[in-house]
Amino acid sequence: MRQLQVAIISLYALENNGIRHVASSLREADFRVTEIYFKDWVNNRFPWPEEQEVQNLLQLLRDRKIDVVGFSVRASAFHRMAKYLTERVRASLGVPVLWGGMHPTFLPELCIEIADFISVGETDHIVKEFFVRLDEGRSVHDCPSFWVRQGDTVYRNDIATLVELDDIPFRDFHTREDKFHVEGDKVVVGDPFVTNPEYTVLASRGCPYWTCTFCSNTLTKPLYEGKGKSFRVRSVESLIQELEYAKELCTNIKVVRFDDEVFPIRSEWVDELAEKWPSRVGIPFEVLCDPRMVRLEPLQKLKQAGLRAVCMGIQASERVNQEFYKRNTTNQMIVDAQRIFRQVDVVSNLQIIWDDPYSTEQDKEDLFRLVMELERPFELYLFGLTIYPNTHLARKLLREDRIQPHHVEGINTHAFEQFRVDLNYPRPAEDRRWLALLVLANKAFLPKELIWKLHAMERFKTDPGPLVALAQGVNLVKMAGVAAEMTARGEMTPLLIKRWVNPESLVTM
Ligand code: B12
Repeated sequence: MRQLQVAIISLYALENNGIRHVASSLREADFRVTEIYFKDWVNNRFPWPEEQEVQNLLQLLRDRKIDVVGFSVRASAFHRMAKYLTERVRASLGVPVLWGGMHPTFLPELCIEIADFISVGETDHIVKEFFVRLDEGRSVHDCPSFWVRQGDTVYRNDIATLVELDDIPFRDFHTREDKFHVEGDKVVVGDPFVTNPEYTVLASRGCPYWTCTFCSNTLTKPLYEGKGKSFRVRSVESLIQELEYAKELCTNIKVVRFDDEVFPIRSEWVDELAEKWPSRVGIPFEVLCDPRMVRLEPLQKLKQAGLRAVCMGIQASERVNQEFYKRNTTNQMIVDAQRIFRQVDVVSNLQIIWDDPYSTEQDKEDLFRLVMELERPFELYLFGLTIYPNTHLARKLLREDRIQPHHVEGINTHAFEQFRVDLNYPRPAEDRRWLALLVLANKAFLPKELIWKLHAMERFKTDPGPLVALAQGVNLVKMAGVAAEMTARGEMTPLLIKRWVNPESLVTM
């Protein structure tokens, strides 16, 4: 066992893949790693930590005699909180602090002003090199993928070559004693996610489309240029073996959710998965897909293997998708994809991004008409546009003076407040009307004629209040239905209720 005592901390995410991958790699290199899950998220509200929680975190680090503290800063909205916790750790323990995750990848210059070290991009293998050097008292100044600050000097290193996904160790779900969940007045030992009914997994990293201007891939694709393929797919065998391993340890899995940007759909890959999944895993699963990839045959095969639901972004009107989001999708592709989902009989969760500065009233009308054209039933999830730093969209909006720097995540915390649209959030009357109409549009128990009548009523354009109240009521009925279905499937847990039932900001479904 190596001497250096390492702690890595997940902020408000019990499932955090990044932490678990880093911990697995370091354990492979003989490090004793303390994995800390610091609080969990509540939808549209990431409450600032209580002093008791900070004290418990610091005490835990002291008790474990930690030499280096790593924070996983996934989302830029955590910037201020990560800075605060870094300062508290330094003041209390006097140890160096390392930040890893997508936020330092997006904004390395800003983050290295605060942390002693940052990692940029994926670190699965190179993280071992970094900690081995620290453990052996060697210099880390030139360690690939890491930036090091010493006094006023910053050592910036190029990123390491990307590794094949099959060569990355599985996330560790077997260690119990070195994992802690800090929340409220409690510090609970053990992995907080092994009892979760939903098991999340990635079959790939990166995105084959990658041009959507709002997405992190517009940044990571050029970052990884010359370092290997940024879009990589795991072998089916590696995936199945991970699920076999996970099933032994996470004994309550009722559904597997693939979190890939888009689920791999190459035909031999799908054939192999469809053949192996039922007998070796046999758990229903859900995937994310893109309108450009939806085809009948692979979906039929996946359905036979256990595909239960698909998630697909509509995002905006055809014009906004093509001109501003650089998504080469058409309305026809979306209509066709939904028809295929109905034909295959999978639940379709369609997603829309609201609050963009480009959509005109005509775009909103077009989007509403598209949604009304879709074959029912389908679920509709409304998200508020969050502007992530350094994405193509952020740079364009700043250039065009449509936003100010404080509107960009990092200074802003939009992802904490309106990640999912809440109908009561203050928005212009016309937007409240559109959002209410969209919420009504996918409720299969409401006849479309009724929705068209509500759409035609002029008075809601200036006073959408009654329409919003109707949509809220209908939304609550829907929520109760979803909750009942999930309870019947054994998927409703106190954790899920805490995350999603937030009376201060009810999400739309
Ligand atoms: C899947 C996913 C989720 C899942 C997570 C599932 C899980 N089991 O972890 C869920 C749905 C829970 C989720 C939630 C959120 N997400 Co998310 N998510 C992703 C996605 C698509 C993949 C993340 C992933 O698992 N990657 C694979 C792992 C292995 O990579 P990784 O986490 O980056 O970790 C590697 C390195 O970063 C590094 N690393 C990470 N941590 C550390 C720590 C140390 C010490 C070191 C050395 C290295 C290191 O090493 C790891 C191994 O290579 C990314 C997009 C992307 N390309 O990253 C968005 C992404 C990270 N999410 C994003 C956001 C905004 C969020 C939310 C805030 C949304 C919300 N309001 O709910 C929350 C935040 C939750 C939280 N508290 O962190 C944004 C962040 C953008 C930004 N700059 O803010 C991204 C980039 C998507 C985007 N829109 O572009 N997310």
